[in-house]
Amino acid sequence: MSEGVSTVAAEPYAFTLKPGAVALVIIDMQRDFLEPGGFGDALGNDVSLLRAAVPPLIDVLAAARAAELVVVHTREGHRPDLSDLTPAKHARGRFATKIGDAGPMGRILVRGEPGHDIIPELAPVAGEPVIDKSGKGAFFATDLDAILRGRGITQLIIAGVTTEVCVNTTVREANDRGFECLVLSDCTGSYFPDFHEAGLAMIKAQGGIFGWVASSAALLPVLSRMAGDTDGKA
Ligand code: TIU
Repeated sequence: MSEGVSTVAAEPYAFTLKPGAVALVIIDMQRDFLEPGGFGDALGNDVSLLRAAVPPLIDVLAAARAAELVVVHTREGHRPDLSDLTPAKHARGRFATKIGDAGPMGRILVRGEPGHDIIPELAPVAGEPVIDKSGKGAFFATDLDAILRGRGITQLIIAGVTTEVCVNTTVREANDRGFECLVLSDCTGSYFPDFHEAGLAMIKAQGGIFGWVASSAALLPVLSRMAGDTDGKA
């Protein structure tokens, strides 16, 4: 691929994808966060606010698969016996419905329950690693770092929910581990629109202190050129 064709218009400045070294990491696009009756709802949130990220992310996922990027999905959740749930996380918020309690999509934020599943529109396919995590950051107590390094990945395109919680925590963890992160502004979302904006601003400020921010519209043509190269058609 010639120089320049893999460059994405981004903030604070352009981000050049390195073919073969890029992974798409989709954070926690689970029914528990996006549908009524799940964990996000139990925390008192309007879960419909996250839906806007789904259509653009469907397109990015398809384009990433066509370009043969490594695609990684994460899920936040806990073992059925809750042995990996810290007392601090369990108690936080003093809500009536807590992690592990029964809800309309099964037990809240518990692995194997319907609510823990990734929404069907973004379901993983064979060969795409799914990282189960008990914390907000995708590197905490997981094998994500080993999986990425084993595939020669140095750059992460990050999407998912929520912008200021699991997305930001994961970007900060990734940045400290030496990964370059490009966060997709329209493929992330928050229950708090102003936190979404602030979460993105914090990433790209100070010369990209944690990473870059771009729209899916800026990324998609680049992925499609990469797919063309993969097919030998470019
Ligand atoms: N509550 C909230 O905004 N988020 C989470 O609890 N987890 C994720 O962000 N995935």
